[in-house]
Amino acid sequence: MDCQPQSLPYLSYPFSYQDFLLNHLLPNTPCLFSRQLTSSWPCFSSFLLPHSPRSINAPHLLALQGSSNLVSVHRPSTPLEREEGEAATVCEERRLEEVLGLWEDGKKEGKGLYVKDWHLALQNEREGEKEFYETPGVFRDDWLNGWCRTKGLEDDFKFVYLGSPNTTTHLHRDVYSSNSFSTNLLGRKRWTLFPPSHSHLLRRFPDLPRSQLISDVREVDKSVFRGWEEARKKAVVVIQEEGETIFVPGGWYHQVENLPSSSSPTQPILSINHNWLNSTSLLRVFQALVDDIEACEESIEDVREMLVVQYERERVGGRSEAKGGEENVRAGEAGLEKWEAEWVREVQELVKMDSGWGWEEFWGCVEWGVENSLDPSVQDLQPPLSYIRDQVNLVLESYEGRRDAMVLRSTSMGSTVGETVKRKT
Ligand SMILES: O=C(O)CCC(=O)C(=O)O
Repeated sequence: MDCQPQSLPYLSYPFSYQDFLLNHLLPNTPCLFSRQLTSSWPCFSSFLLPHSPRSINAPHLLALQGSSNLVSVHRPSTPLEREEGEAATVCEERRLEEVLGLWEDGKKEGKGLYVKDWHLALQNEREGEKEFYETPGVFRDDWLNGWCRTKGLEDDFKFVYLGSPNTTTHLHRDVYSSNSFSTNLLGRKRWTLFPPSHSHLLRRFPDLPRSQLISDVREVDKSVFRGWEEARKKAVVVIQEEGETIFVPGGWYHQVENLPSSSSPTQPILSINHNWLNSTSLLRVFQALVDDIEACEESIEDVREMLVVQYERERVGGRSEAKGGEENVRAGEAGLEKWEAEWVREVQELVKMDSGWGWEEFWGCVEWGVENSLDPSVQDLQPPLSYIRDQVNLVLESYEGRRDAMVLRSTSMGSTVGETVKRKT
């Protein structure tokens, strides 16, 4: 892509939450933070060796990862794999020790390896160790990780990325359409970002929201992706230097390339990436889940037809073939079609599997956020309470008008989904 790097709004020390809120979080526009934002993080010294040029402290990373030594590693697929229909990149579980060893020994096989979505912070917390980074104040209004923690140490949205030079994360939008911040501990990255207003032009058929997405913005076939010429004019290309932090607002598609360092061209690039959302993201995150639900519904349309037929047969023949029992009866009593309870359950199970969450989880996260926002100690690092209340109410209103919400409310599956939030706002 022949786009020249541009300069993003640059936030220098001292960082003001109000500046970030008004100029970036609310308008949903990206920015870069200078290295002072994270310079006190312990990982800048513990993850790196002190001599010049700086390099990763492999024994320390291995010790932190501990016994669960497997990490997700992305590598370029082989020509044979591509012939067999594999994508350009393959993701597999590998031992961290092996990856670090290949790099250390300068082995050809180590080229192109990229350790991604590494839950090292979670691993560290499980071991009872001190945090190796602290979320900067400007990003601390984090409902996603806050809610996650209420479920114990099962999961989080904090990741370490470690890749050889020239590795890439292809075009994507972040999980749940959440925001992210990413800090380079070692090395530099090139980011190419596209505003949500132009997301549709990144697809093969701009009118079909689920049609093929461009994979690599460096090699786009313009005859296939007709919207590309227009989309690329809106691309924001940024070089993120070592120590800097980029704010990637939710819904912005982006591609990331790890750049080789001129002083140490084989040096891996190490970064911390953290996804988060709060009241400023709610409408977008809600809409992303609605879109995911629609996609799931479409993909199992045949199940809906089958359920309708099955329940009709039951009604006519007085037989009970369909599962769902009590819940279906309650759905029926609430004036809904009996088969709908089972249908909504199927769709919710599928969307949880495909996208990571459904209505129950979404509202669990909102409930955590609403409750936490009332804590007097967080007031300076979040929007005003009236704004939070308005956003939550807007989302609640849209939710309550939905057919699946009615079904969930009428059944034991979701009697509390959304209800607790309503009481608290
Ligand atoms: O640094 C990278 O390669 C990818 C980071 C990123 O885009 C993400 O996690 O969403």
